Amino acid sequence: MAKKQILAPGVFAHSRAALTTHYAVMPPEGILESRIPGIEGATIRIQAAPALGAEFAQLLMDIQPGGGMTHPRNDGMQAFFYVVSGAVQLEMAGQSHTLASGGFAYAPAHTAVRLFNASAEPARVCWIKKPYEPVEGLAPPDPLVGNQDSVEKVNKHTRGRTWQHLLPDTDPAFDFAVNILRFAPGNYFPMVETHIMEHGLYMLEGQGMYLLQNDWHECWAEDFIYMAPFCPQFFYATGWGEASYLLYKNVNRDVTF
Ligand code: UGY
Ligand code: MN
Repeated sequence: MAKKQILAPGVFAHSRAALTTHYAVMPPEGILESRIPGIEGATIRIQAAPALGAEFAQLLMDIQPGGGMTHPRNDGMQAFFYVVSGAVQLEMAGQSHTLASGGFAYAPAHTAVRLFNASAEPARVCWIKKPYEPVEGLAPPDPLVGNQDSVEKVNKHTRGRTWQHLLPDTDPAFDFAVNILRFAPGNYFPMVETHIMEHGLYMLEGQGMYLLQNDWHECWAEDFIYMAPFCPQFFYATGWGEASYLLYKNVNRDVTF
C-alpha cells in the first residue's frame, strides 16, 4: 500500500476532526493504527468503541494480500463485515465464503469467524461489532452472507435518495441495521432527524455537508462520523456525483434503564 503522505499542519493545526458529547467527525488521516493480537498484515483503524460512548464498535481494516485473522476468532460479539474494496475470504459456521467488493456478512454472537485476504490485491473491510440484546421468545438471527448488488434500492420520501437494507429490516431478531444511503447531488433529508438510535457512518463516495447538533461539517469519501443517541442530524449532498454512505443503526429494542 502507498505510504501515507504527512502534510505539515502549520503553526495553527488545521483539521476537520471534531469530538463533542453528541458526535464525532474523523477524517481518515488522523485515526492512528491499532494492533490487535491475532490479526496480521493489516492496518486497523478503530473508528467507534465504548470508549467514545458508543454501544458498538466499528473498525476499518486495510488487509494486505496474505494478511488478516490468523485463526478463527470468537469475541462473543455479533459481527458485521462489509467489503469496501478488494476481496476477502470469510470462514464462518463451517463454511468458506469469498466476499467481493460490496459483499457483506453477518455473524451471530458467539460465532467463530476468520476473515483474511487470499487475493493478490489489498482489501478494505469495515467491521462492526455489537453485543446481542436477546428478546424472550425470539430466536437470534442466523449467519447471513450477501452482496449489495442483489439488495433492492428502496426510494423513500423523496426522489434521488435510496436506501439498501443489507440486513432484513423487518426482522425483529436483528438488533441493528446496516444500510447504504445514496443521494443524487443536491439531495437532502426531508427533515432534521433526532432519534434514540446511534449511528456509525462511513462515507463510501462523494461529498456533502453534515449538520450535527448545531454545527455544519463538510465531509467526503473515507470520513467516519459517530452520532450519539438524539443527536440532531441532516445531510445535504454537494459535489457533482452521487454521495453514499454505509450506516450502522441500533434498532428493534425497547428502552433500557
Ligand atoms: O435511518 C436513519 O436514521 C438515517 N436517515 N440517518 C442518517 O442518515 N443520519
Ligand atoms: Mn438517522
